[in-house]
Amino acid sequence: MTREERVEKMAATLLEAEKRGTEIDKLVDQYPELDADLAYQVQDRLIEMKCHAENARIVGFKLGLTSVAKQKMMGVHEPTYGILLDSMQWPEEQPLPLTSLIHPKVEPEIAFVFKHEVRGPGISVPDILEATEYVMPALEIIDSRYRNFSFTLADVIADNSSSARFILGGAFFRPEQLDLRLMGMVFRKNGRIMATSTGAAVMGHPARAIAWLANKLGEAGKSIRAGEIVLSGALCAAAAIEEKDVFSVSFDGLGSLTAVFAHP
Ligand code: OOG
Ligand code: MG
Repeated sequence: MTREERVEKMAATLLEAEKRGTEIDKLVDQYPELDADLAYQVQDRLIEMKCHAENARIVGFKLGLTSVAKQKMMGVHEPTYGILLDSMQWPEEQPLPLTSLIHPKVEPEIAFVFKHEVRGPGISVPDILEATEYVMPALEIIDSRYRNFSFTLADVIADNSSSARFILGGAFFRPEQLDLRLMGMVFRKNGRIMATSTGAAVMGHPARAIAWLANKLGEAGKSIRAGEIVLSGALCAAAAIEEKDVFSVSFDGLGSLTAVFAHP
């Protein structure tokens, strides 16, 4: 098989798993040559296929594994990114059905929306803050296509960093109105506190994760474009979701956001 044929096969396997809602074995078991670079090619092809299948368009990016809490939880110690499509966005008010998902989890994040393009290399925290139109609370619903939510770095990259859905909050703030580093966060499941954290849990400053993305994209001649959304990565461990659960995140100065999951 040529490299292109393998990329095609891996992307099709992941898309099929998502469509059917069934777990698959890690791709590295069958393709030991899968490394991070090849995995980003698989991710790109998977996104092309999804855009075509769902008549969807790209609206931004998500960071993965940008906090120590998440890296420990998943046993992967480097950040990754994935691509967000409009078909993944869910409105806050509407109960989200779990029926098409495999083993979904939810995690609190900070969303950045860009007023102008950011292109690496050499991007740092002040560049990100200057280019950001506003920040808002976000909840990401992740759903690894791999058995038992277990994967290597390359596997999770190929799987678009486990992305499934995302919900954005109604409060918009300019980044200079907040101290994103010291901004406290409370994450609740059915009213009970699951975790507390601060912005600094994400690489010391959430904008540092976004700068990492801009620099990583820059290596491939890509950029974050005006109007795009970028999710920072979770500030704490993800929580498994069951039907009828209600999760919320509150940020100091940035308001809160609730995710309601549908009845069976
Ligand atoms: C990988 C995606 C991680 C985050 O916010 O850290 C992620 C996973 O844990 O399945 O989205
Ligand atoms: Mg996430």
